[in-house]
Amino acid sequence: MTSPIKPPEGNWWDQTVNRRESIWLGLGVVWSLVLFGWMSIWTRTGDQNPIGETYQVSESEFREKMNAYEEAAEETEQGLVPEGTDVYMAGIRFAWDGAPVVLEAGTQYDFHLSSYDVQHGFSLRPEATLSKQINLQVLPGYEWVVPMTFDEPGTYHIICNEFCGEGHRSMHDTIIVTEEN
Ligand SMILES: [Cu+2]
Repeated sequence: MTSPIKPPEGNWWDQTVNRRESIWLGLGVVWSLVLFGWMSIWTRTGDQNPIGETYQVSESEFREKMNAYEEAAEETEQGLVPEGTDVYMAGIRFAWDGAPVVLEAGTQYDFHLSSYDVQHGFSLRPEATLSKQINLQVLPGYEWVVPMTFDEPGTYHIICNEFCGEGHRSMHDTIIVTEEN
């Protein structure tokens, strides 16, 4: 069987590379090295880096903390109103324990994030602009304390953005942010 693709004529494999092509290849290599170096600078100084502290915690320990938090919080129709500025939230296939929660704009809260089973993605998006989002990862065995302040009142959607099983698509809840008092 003959190939429908015709080979180019002459000894195409043994020709010198055009000078311009060499220059572009060189620029490409230099640029990739710059970006590679920049990555290291960025992880040290970038504003987009995750903040807060992470602690090791067992599932049962976190459940205990969650129970104490939920008991102290006030239950309303819209959701839990935390007693102080600590907010506990845990992913479990396929729901968010601790949500929905009612918070106040302009107050800095400490979010304690964890998971009871597998790795989940904690994606937070304001309803008015769903494309605006922050994405965090929650891991079983770890409690990540992330300071968070909501500038604007409104509904914020919590969506799992890490595929965690069959019911992953339904892993959704809300944070209601009310006007500053
Ligand atoms: Cu998921």
